[in-house]
Amino acid sequence: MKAARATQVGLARITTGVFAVMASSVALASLEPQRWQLNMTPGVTRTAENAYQMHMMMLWICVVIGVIVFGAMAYAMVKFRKSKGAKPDVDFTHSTKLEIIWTVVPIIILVVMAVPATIKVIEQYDTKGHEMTVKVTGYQWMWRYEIVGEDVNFISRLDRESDRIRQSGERPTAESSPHYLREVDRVLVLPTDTKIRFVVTADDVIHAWWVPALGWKQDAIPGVINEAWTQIREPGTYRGVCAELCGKDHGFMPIVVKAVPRGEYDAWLAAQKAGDLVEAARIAASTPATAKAVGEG
Ligand SMILES: [Cu+2]
Repeated sequence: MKAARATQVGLARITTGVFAVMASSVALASLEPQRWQLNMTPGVTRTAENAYQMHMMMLWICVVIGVIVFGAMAYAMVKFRKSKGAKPDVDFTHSTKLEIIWTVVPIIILVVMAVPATIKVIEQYDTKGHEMTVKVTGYQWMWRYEIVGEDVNFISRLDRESDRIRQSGERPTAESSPHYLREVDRVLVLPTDTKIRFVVTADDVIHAWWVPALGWKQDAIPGVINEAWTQIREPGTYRGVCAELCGKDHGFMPIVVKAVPRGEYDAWLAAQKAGDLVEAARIAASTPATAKAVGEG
């Protein structure tokens, strides 16, 4: 009795813990990675939402298949065990009917998954109707951003404070330096609700431009121009990193995208063009009026 109760209490604790983790990952659907975050970020763009939906669909299909397969296996092992007097059917060789079923059913499942996945991938690469273009160039170890046709072109690299800490041997904590190695000196400011085309390349070795909240990652390859697009829904600060091992300082070339409403973007663009870096930095650092508390960890 006692042992049974202890098991019950233990199970209850585990269940509570699992639900707590699930609840926290739902409640903290912010875009910075969370401790114990088990799921991918839903993101702030259509591409991110598509990826998230496909991921959830595939996950649940796998869960159902797993439950059926392992359930049948466990049932057979328990129900037909030797100690219960089960005897193997020595004459049985195969069942054509069963073999057809377990070939056709997976094919149907794969087609059911492939159709929406293909539609979403095609959409992800369709840059038609874009309203502006940003050229991204990867270097060892920084990024260059060019707002094409606007005469705005600048280098964005690891912020001085992160660089100082990393070279000083200090041990930063989440409290003392919340954005250690994830902050840049010059932020890429982009307008929300605008279809933005990206052309991504590199000037030395292969890098990859990746901001999880936007829902895609694009290789930056010397001599090759890759395309991508985004349309950010929520104003906020979205952080990313170089996602292709590109040399000794690969870990020190973060990406920061600040999405702001059109008016603020226009002001930033004007300040950039006028060479007023103080004003541009002020806009990049300000909290957009409509910003939600997302993207900040
Ligand atoms: Cu890189």
